[in-house]
Amino acid sequence: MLGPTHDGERFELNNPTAMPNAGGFLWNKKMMVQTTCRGYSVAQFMQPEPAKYSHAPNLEAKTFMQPEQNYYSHHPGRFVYVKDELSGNIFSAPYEPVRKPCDKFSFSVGKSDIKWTIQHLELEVKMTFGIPTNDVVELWTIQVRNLSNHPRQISIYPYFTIGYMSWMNQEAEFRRDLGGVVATSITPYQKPEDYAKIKNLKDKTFLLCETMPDSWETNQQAFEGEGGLHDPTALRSPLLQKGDARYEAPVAVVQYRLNLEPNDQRQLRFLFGPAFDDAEITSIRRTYLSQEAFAQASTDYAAYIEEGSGCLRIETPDKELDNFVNNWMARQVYYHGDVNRLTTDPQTRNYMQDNMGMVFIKPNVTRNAILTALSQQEPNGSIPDGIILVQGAELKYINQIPHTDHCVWFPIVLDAYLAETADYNLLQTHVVTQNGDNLSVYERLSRTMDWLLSDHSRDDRGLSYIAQGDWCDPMNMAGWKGKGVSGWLTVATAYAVKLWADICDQRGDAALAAHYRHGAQKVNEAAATHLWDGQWFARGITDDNVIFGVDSDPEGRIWLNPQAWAILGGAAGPDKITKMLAQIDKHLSTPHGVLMFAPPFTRMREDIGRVTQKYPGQGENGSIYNHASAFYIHSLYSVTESDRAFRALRQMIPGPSEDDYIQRGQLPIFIPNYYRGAHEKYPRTAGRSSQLFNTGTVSWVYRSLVEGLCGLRGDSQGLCINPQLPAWWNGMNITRRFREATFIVDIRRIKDIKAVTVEHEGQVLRENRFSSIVPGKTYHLRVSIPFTNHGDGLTLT
Ligand code: CEZ
Repeated sequence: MLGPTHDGERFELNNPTAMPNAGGFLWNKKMMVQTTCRGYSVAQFMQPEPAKYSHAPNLEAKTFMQPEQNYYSHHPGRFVYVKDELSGNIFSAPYEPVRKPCDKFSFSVGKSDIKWTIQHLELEVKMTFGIPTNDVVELWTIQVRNLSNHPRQISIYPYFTIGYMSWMNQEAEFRRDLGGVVATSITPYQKPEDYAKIKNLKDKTFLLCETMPDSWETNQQAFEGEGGLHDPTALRSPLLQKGDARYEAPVAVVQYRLNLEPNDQRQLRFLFGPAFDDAEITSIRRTYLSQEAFAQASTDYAAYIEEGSGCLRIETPDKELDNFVNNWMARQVYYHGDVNRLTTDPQTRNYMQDNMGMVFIKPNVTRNAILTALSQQEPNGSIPDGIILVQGAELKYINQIPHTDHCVWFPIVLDAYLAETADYNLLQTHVVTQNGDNLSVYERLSRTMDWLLSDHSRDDRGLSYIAQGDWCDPMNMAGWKGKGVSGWLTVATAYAVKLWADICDQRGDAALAAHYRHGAQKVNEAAATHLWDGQWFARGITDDNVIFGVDSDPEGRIWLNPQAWAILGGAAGPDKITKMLAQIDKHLSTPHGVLMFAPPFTRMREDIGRVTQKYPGQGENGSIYNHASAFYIHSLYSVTESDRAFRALRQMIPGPSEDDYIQRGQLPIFIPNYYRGAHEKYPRTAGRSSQLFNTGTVSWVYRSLVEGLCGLRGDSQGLCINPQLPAWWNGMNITRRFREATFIVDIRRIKDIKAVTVEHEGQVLRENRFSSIVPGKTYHLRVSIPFTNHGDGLTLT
C-alpha cells in the first residue's frame, strides 16, 4: 500500500482512500503548498503577510495553519476531469472530485516535487507538481496516454480552484492575449488607512496554458450546473461554454479534446498562481511556461532543497528509521529554519528553536537569528513576544498575549550553536538595539538570565510567573491576575541559567559561572520545596494559590514538561528521576508516543485556561504533543536513558506496520505537531496525526539523533563520541558532517569491554574526543561499545 522508492528519494502511497488526508508539502521563501493524495491543496504566499490565491468557497478567517484541516468537496484543489467522448464515462485525477475507484493509483511525494499516476478506462493520467525557488507560482505538468489498443477520443479538463476571492469585487474571464484564465478581485477592507496596504496586493489569480485549449469555463456555477462538482453538468456538452464570471465565484477549467492512437500520449503544462497585474502575468509566462523552463526550475529547486539535507546519514537495524532520517527529517528542519514557517513575526520561542535546528544545516543562519532576536531585546533584559522579521510587520494575535518564557531559549540555542561550531567569537559580537544600547552577545545573554532570575520574573517563593502563558500558549489563565506561577518555567529557568553558567565557564569567567550556578541552585531549591508532589513535579500554582498537575487532580494530573526539564536543569536528582520515570511510564506512555499530560481535561478550568477547553486528546489538551515529547527525549539522553529515549523517538514516526499508518493517517515524511491522545476515552481517534508539519519538535529530534543516539556532539576542542544505541541494537554506521569535515563512524558492540572506546587509524582516542579537525578531510572512526544489561533501569552517569 505504501513505501519508499528504492533510493529513498520518494515515498509512495497506492491507495486514495486508506489514508485520505495523507499528503506532502513544498515551499520556497515566498510560498508553501500542502497537498493531499486526493488532490486537495492549501497554498499560501507572502506579500509580506500570508495570503491566498486559491480560496475556499466562503470567506476564510485569517489564522495560523490549522491542525487536522477539514477537506470537503469544494475544498481548494487541483484536479483533471477525463471524459471518454464515445462512452461519455468520466473520472477525475488524482481522485477528487469524481471519486471513481481507479485501476491504478500512485501518489508519490518527492523532496522537490509531487506526482500522481492514475489509470482508469484504459487511460493513464500523470500529474506532476513543482514550484520554483524564488517565485510564487505552481508548475503543473499533465500527461495522458492511451493504454488501450484502439484509437481514443477523449476530453481532459484541468480544474484549478479559485474560489471566493472577495465580497467587494471579483470576476474572471479567459484572456487570449495572456493565454489562460485570469480572475481579478479586490481584497476586502473597511478602514481607509488600509487602502494603502491593499492597493499593492496581488489580487489576481491566473491559470496559464502552454497549449491553447479548445474551450474553457471561468464561472464555478456554470461549470457545476445541477450535477455538482462530482458530476459537473458542463461536461455533458461537447465543449465548455467559454463563460465569464461577473461578481460570481470564479474557477479555472480548460478543455482539451484529444485523439489518441494506441500508446499515444500528450503532455500539457500550466502555471497557476497570484499576480498583481497583466504585466506580471506576462512576465511569469515568459519566465516559466516552457518545457526547458520547467526543467530548469525543477533542477534549481531540487538544488535548493538539497542544501537542507543535513549533517547526518545513518545505517541501523531499523530501515524505516534510516529512510526517515536520511531523506526527510533534515528537510523538515530546513523548512523551519529557512523560512520561519512563512511568518513575519515568529513567536520568539519558535524562532529560536527553529533556528536551533539550523546549526546542523547552515549554522550561519542560526548565528544571524541569535543576533536578530537579541537586537530586539528590551533594556530590562527581557525579550518580546514575537521577533519582527519584516519591517512594519504587525504582531499577530498570539504575540499580543504576554508569555513569560522567551529568555529561556537563548542559552539553549547558543549552547547548540557553540557545540556545533565552536564559534566563541559570537559572544564578543556587539548588538545594537533600537534605543541605541550597544552590548555584546555575552552581556545580552547575561541580561536575559538576570531577567529570568529577577523579581519581575519570580515571586517571593522563587517560582517563575506564568502571566498568560509559558511554552504552553493556551495555558492563559493560570496566572493572568499576576500571581500564578509555572512549574515548567521554574525548572526550565534553572536549566537555562545552568547552561549559561557552563558557557561562562567555557569563556573562562569562573566568577560569573559560579554566580549563575548559584542562581540555578536557588531556583531548583524553590522547585523542590513548592512543586514536588511526591512522585513528580507539579505543572504550576494558580493565581488563587492552587497547585495543579498533581496526584489529587482528576484531570491534568501529571504533565511531561516539568519532569523533562527538571531532569535537564537538575531540579531532579537520581531519586526523583527514578520516581518520575516510573510515573511517566504509567500515566503517559501510549502506543503512539508519550502524552503531554493525562488525563485530558473534559471541562473548562477557569484557573488554568483555554488549554482545558481544547478537545480532549487534541492539541495541547493531552495529545502526544511531539514538541513536549521531544524535550523529554532530549532529557532522557542527557541521563543515558537510551532505551526509553529511543522508544519515544521512534514512536514519533508513523509506521512501519500498516495498521499504524492507517491509524495515524500520515506518511513518514515529516513529524506532525501532535498525534491524538485520549486513548481510553476515544480509542477510535487515538494516534491520529494532526498533519501539521509546523512544529518546534523537529530541531530537538534532529539534535537528539545527532547528539543522543549517535552521540556525536562537539565541544570547544573537537568532536566527542558517546553513542547511545538502544540495548537491542548491536551496531550502526554513521556519516556525520562536522565543522566542514566528514566523519564515517562504525559502531559495534563488543563483548567483555566496559566502556566506549574510539579508534582512529589504529590509535585509541583520549577521552573519546577527536580534535584537530581539518576542514575537507574525511575521518574513519571505529567505536566499540559495551553490551548493556540495564534494560529500562536507570543508569545515571
Ligand atoms: O502553537 C504552538 C506554538 O507555536 O504551540 C506550542 C508553543 O510552544 C508554540 O510556540 C505549545 O503551546 O494557540 C494555540 O492554542 C495553538 O495551539 C498554538 O499554541 C500552537 C499551534 O499548534 C500552532 O501551530
